[in-house]
Amino acid sequence: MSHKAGFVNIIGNPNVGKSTLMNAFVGEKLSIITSKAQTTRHRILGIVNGDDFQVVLSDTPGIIKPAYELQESMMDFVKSAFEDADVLLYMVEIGEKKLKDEAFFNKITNSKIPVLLLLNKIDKSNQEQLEEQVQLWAEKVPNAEIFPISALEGFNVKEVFNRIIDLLPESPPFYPKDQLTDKPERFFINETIREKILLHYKKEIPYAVEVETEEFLEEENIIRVRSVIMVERDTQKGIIIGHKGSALKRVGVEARKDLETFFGKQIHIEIYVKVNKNWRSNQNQLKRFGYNNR
Ligand SMILES: Nc1nc2c(ncn2[C@@H]2O[C@H](COP(=O)(O)OP(=O)(O)OP(=O)(O)O)[C@@H](O)[C@H]2O)c(=O)[nH]1
Ligand SMILES: [Mg+2]
Repeated sequence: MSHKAGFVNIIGNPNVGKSTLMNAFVGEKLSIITSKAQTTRHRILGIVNGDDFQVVLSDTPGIIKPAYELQESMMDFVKSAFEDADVLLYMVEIGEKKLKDEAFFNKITNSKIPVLLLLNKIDKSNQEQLEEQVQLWAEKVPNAEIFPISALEGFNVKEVFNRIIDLLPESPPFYPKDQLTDKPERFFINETIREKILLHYKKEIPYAVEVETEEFLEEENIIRVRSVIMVERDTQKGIIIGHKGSALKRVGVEARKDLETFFGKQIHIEIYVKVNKNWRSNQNQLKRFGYNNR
């Protein structure tokens, strides 16, 4: 029996729905999703396995003009996603006009590999707007096949997946067939906590936060976790903790609920907050948090 496998990498502007789509394909919440830009900071693999195929999806950070070291390294993840792709999924959302980085855009329009342009969030548009947008993108990216989709509502997601399978090369699988992702358990704990911070704190707070899980102890009926939320300044520490610890408590309660669903086990979670001055611009710190792979 022939077998197909390959790398299918999702790229596009921040907040267009890349992570929503990857989770829809995989059927698990591997990537966190919020309405804020720059929710995803890493390249995260989501593997979909069938008897005769393995689709290795990559969710990537939204494309931005980097302003500090962390963002530079986020854009390195995007670059790496161009290098090993067998199929590129370029996602745009209804109403969007251009990619925030011209060099990346040129890479897409000059791509030698197949590009599927996914026009997302069509649940928010009408027929007239949809036709106008399809026309616009057909002119801008003539080498792409265009699929209007709704990642949130699942519209056309199956059709895109079938097209991906068509385009994949014949190859043995790259990962064991029971593997879902390349990231360790601790990563999902960090990300779930960060999602709650993106949801509940304003302005610069979520962007100044990094989460590190120092302890992950799996017992028969329970997983015991200790994580630290790192911020850049003392004032931010106070805001994260909140009045009598109420804000931090909410983060812990909500993260625990999600993680119990994700791991299918009871979770005991202890979270504390620490100041780590300017970690976003510090090469060594970034390396420690899994960013700087240069
Ligand atoms: N209406 C609608 N909203 C969507 C759709 N897909 C995603 N969203 C919403 O768009 C927002 C961003 O979704 P994400 O999946 O986090 O977007 P992303 O491209 O991964 O964002 P970054 O990681 O920040 O680059 C969330 O509020 C989603 O619920 C869709 O098809 N329709
Ligand atoms: Mg994302």
